[in-house]
Amino acid sequence: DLVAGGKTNRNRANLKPCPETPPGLIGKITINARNFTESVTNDDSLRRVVYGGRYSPDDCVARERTAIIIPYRDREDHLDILTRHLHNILQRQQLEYRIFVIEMALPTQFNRGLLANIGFLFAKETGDFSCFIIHDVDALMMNDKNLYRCGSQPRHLVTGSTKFRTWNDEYGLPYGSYMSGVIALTDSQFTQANGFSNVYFGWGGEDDDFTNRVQRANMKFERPEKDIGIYLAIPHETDSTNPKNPARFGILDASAARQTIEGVNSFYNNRQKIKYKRYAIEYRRYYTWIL
Ligand code: UDH
Ligand code: NGS
Repeated sequence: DLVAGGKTNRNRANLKPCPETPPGLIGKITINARNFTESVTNDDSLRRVVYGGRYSPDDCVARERTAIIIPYRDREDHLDILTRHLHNILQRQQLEYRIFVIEMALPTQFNRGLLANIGFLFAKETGDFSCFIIHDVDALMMNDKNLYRCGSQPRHLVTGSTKFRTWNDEYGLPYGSYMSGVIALTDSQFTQANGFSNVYFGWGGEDDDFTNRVQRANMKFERPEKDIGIYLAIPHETDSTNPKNPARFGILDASAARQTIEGVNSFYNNRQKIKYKRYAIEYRRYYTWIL
């Protein structure tokens, strides 16, 4: 299991659970605006990552086994920044975790919801995760007390982002029910909502649709405290294969009728389960990559 990241802890049975509050946290992090690296970088944390982007603490048993799922295409610079950032911080948070990058093959238009669903299914096949985090590639957490754990309700880990800066708030949100960027759900929460809709090709709407799904499944998103869930959004231009989807408002209007038939469990034509083709998988140095 060398490639897939073996190296299990010796004498695990004798280890105690990690403390509820990880001892090494700093709080608000300063991120260098030129190269987007954290001021408190720790090269050791990168050396401790097992191929495929895996880690588990040596000296205690993590309270959460977190799968980080990044819907992705053609943002190599962001991916490099984010994965280093996460390894550094998630180790301070004493999590057992693994980073999955789910890339959509060309020439199909980008579809963030579909990639999130595939990532969820793939992660479940791969390991015994207690928490699934759908993570934008351009979102850098700015407070390491923002623990990448799940809760009794689905969690929106973003309380504000530099992307939504206003005249009186450096870290804003565009509207109250906005729920994008970084979210954390357990297997059962994600499954109850039937995951994301798969039919939003191009930019916009899939996140609002997911908010509705969560509500219809009688759950609601919770956020951490305002000063904890702050993010730096790496600025970028519009992606050429992710144009605004002009049909998104109509699709969103019909969202309720589709919830039980298409999502992470999708049944079309004679209740055949939805299919996708996996072209490639690589256990890269800092993450597992699936095309
Ligand atoms: N994503 C990719 N590649 C793409 C499109 C999207 O990796 O080509 C992923 C990535 O994880 C990203 C997420 O999908 O963080 C959300 O897409 P986005 O970052 O494009 O969404 P956002 O709302 O940007 O941030 C919309 C374009 C804004 C252009 C502003 C020009 N100044
Ligand atoms: C809404 C979009 C969401 C999007 C949000 C923030 O209008 O998908 O804006 O966009 N919903 C629809 O289009 C139905 S942002 O300011 O990040 O570009 O996430």
